[in-house]
Amino acid sequence: MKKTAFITGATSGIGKATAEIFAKNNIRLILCGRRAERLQELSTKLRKLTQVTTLQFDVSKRNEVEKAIKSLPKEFQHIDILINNAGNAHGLSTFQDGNIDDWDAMMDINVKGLLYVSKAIIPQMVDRNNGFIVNIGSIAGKEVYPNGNVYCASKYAVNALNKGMRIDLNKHNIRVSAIHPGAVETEFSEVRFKGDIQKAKSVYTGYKALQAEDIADIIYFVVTRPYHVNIEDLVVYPTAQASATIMNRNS
Ligand code: NDP
Ligand code: 8X3
Repeated sequence: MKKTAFITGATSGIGKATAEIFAKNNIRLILCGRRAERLQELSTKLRKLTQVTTLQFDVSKRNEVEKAIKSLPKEFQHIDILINNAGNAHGLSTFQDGNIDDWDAMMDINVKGLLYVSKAIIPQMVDRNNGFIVNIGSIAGKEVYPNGNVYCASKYAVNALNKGMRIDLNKHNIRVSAIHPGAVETEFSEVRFKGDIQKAKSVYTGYKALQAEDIADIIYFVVTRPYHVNIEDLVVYPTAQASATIMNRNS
């Protein structure tokens, strides 16, 4: 039977690439993000392959999340797969120099946003005793690196929430998986460095970073295992990267 996937952060990077591979494989799509024009553009493209609807909302605004999900057209209300992907790093500085607005943004989007969306969708999965949730964490949720402080904390929280969901949803046959990527070349660093394109580019120079499609392939693999198979946790690096801080830039 055709499945429906709800993807947060579908306007760019990993979320967008996931939408593309899901569409090619005939999964019905609910594409979410704040940038309406990009949602429209992607939905026009993917409608040639599958049914698509879009929801424009900010995951960190609880009322917007609830209102948007309640507004789904009937044929998109049964959600089989939730991809909790929306998120970003805001800034990269020592704890003592950290910007509190950046801290708020990371905790509000990466942690509370994931909670709001999950709370709005999981009850229907519990009622049906079926569903799949993929949480996009990060190696920043496995290892704290210099200046990563609050972003790392937000991704450690995603790691903990993934484990918590697995425990609490286990008796409802809901599969829960986390994917923790290393460096993926997306708009991530542009956001982290507040539009400083040169600085953002420098994050990915001297080696071949992961591409959004690499992670999307893995997400598709995870959600298409036979029903009795559930991958809990995957850490994925570019070959040039050995840990959060060790990168072979001459590769
Ligand atoms: P991008 O910046 O390319 O994409 C981020 C996506 O999140 C966009 O679609 C953006 O949509 C959405 N988003 C951000 N803030 C909000 C918000 N407040 N409300 C709704 N949507 C929001 O980055 P990536 O694709 O790389 O990031 C996707 C996920 O992968 C994130 O959780 C990130 O932490 C994680 N990750 C990324 C890595 C990397 O190296 N790139 C490595 C490890 C993990 P819009 O602006 O339209 O709202
Ligand atoms: C994104 C990867 O190393 O910039 O989560 O934190 S990193």
